[in-house]
Amino acid sequence: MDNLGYRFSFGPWNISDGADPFGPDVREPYPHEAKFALYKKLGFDGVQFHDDDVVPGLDDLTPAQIDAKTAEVAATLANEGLVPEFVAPRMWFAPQTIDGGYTANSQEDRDYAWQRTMKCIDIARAINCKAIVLWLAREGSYIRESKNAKVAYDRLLEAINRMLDYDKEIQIWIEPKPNEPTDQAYVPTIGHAIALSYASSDHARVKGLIETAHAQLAGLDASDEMGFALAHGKLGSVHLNDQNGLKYDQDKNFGSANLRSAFNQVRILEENGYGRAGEFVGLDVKTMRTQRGCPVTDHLTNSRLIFLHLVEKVRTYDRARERELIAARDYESLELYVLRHLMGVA
Ligand code: XLS
Ligand code: MG
Repeated sequence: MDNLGYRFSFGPWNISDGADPFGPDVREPYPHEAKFALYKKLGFDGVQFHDDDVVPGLDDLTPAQIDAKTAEVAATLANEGLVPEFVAPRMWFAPQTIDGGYTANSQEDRDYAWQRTMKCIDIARAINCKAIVLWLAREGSYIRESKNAKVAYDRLLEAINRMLDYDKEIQIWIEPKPNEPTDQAYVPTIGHAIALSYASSDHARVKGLIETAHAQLAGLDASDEMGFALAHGKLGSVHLNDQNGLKYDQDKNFGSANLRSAFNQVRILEENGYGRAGEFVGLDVKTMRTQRGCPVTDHLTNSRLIFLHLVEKVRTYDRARERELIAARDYESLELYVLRHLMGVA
């Protein structure tokens, strides 16, 4: 299906072999490098990266080895006609990040976090990517008494300012999430992210990335969260997916748990010209463990398709009727119209 003016992205981690905390892989491993050749065929133009998706094992490599690997990935992207959307420092695997990165209690661990961040920015620049995503995985606490939230927020702001200073062109997109893997994460909502942005030394370069499921885990409406970021000109990207209630982070297919909420997310993006300045529609979806095959990609193409169908639903939404019902304050009829429109009832 035609892209309807949008560009789509996903990260290589979205094609997985099926392991979860309760069991091992259920599919043959699909080579990381082979994933790049899939993007265009599936209707995607953008690649979301963690720093070690670009340079696997980067903590153990020399600067020259890192340079060689980034050059290779840059060439692959160029050959495949793909755009790197962002690079995110993976600050949650290494032993130094067990208690967080920028907010770790140990100075040595915080030093590691900064070294790793500089490497991540260098990698991004080397593949011609100007956005760094901060998903602040372990920046939070398992028990509140283990950290001081005021100190932690000071440290986060300091890290952001250092990044802005280290590279005068990069943008930082903060991806809020309220919990998992920590019990309580710092920067749980887009409001927190945007407050940090305004407090930073160059707020025009600090934006947010909103993931549907993360907003829902915070008990918030994802489309309103997007509206908040858009109102501040600070929606760097989105990670569309879905979530069935307050559970672990499910990364279900876009629209699969709440189609009406998905419609409202597409509506706010479409009505505010999201994507016209080159922003990507990012998907962060996980296939079901039951799915057979290798590689499994239906969850990606299906989520993209649902997005596009919803764009059509937004474009065919009867605006005159909407205005009339709003003017009459007849929200009962407006709701019925929305539901019938989504169901395809004339
Ligand atoms: C995890 C996040 C992660 C980020 C990228 O919950 O969604 O996948 O998007 O680090
Ligand atoms: Mg995400």
